[in-house]
Amino acid sequence: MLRIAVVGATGAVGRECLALLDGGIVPVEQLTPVGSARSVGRDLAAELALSLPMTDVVTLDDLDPRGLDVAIFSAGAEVSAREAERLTSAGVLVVDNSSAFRMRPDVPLVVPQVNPGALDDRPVSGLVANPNCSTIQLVRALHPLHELAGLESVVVATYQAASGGGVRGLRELAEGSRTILDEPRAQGAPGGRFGQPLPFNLVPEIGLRDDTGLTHEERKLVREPRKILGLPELRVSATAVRVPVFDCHSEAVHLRLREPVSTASVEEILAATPGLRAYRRSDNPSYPMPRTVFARPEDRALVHVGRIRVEPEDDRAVALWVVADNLWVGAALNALQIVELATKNGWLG
Ligand code: A2P
Ligand code: 11C
Repeated sequence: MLRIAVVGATGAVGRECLALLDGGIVPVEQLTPVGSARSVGRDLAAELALSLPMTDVVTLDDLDPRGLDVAIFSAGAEVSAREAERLTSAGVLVVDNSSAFRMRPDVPLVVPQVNPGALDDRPVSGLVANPNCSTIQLVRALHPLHELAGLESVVVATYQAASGGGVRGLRELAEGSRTILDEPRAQGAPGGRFGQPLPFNLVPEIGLRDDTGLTHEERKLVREPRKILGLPELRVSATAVRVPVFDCHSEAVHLRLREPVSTASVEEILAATPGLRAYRRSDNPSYPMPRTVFARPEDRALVHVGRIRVEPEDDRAVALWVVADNLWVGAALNALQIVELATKNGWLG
């Protein structure tokens, strides 16, 4: 039985953590939801109809690390960078959903279905990093193909949902969409959670751009798969785009393998991979879409791969369409599967 704090419990990812914990993914002795000062005293058990043993919302200042086994941080990189190590130095394992620690050599970056060995021992840093949402679904589709025929390079274009921008991002998409339905030619003004108006639009810039022209989101897509897959030389070219979809990130992935493959062999290995659903042309639906994936809890927990094809003129080139719930597979579920694996490995709780 674990004593768990969820930091950012009122946010888009935090709430999903609470729902998954309520569903029993790991046994909870006591849950402490943590938010900013404006949420203190909120009764999330009542608001979200949860039956977990839990307190009302507290701030980080009022969180006593001595009563905790694990803290899941989903309150953004600034909060993690400032507060996480206060907890780890008191012996708490921190599973961090932000980008604050991912590339640190003493912090394992873990997708349990891909690199579970990274959690064989408790990290001395007391930190485990949860990868970026768009990275997780990408590496879960790439990993079986790397095992099949060796991965050489990847080109990915993402279609990322508003929920990646948290509660505020979801609200801005809903409110802005209503405005435009009333006045279809309204332009909206730059700014807000996505930098540009998102409703009925496409925004090819997620996070700040660096000197090379890559955005922060694209840098994560380049660097994180290398660390998770243990392929430091892997070439990844990424374009990350925010789309006016509420939930589930989609990715058009083009990859090159070291050995030739057939469409049948790619379909077969993807279909045999736990946690992954492969769609064939004869299936109905014959490809995943954000709204169909989000519709059922069992689908929200899987990575969906469709439009599977080997290029007719290059039998080492494979194309895929990958859809997953960024709040579950890309964040809350992966974080809790890390906790589950650490518990199974005997060094937590
Ligand atoms: P709060 O709602 O109390 O401000 P999202 O990812 O949906 O944008 O949510 C961000 C989450 O991070 C919210 O739960 C928010 O809590 C939380 N948060 C923001 N700042 C802090 C802070 N200083 N301490 C703890 N939680 C914070
Ligand atoms: C988005 N991927 O969709 C981001 C959200 O590094 O964990 C998660 C940011 C991160 O905007």
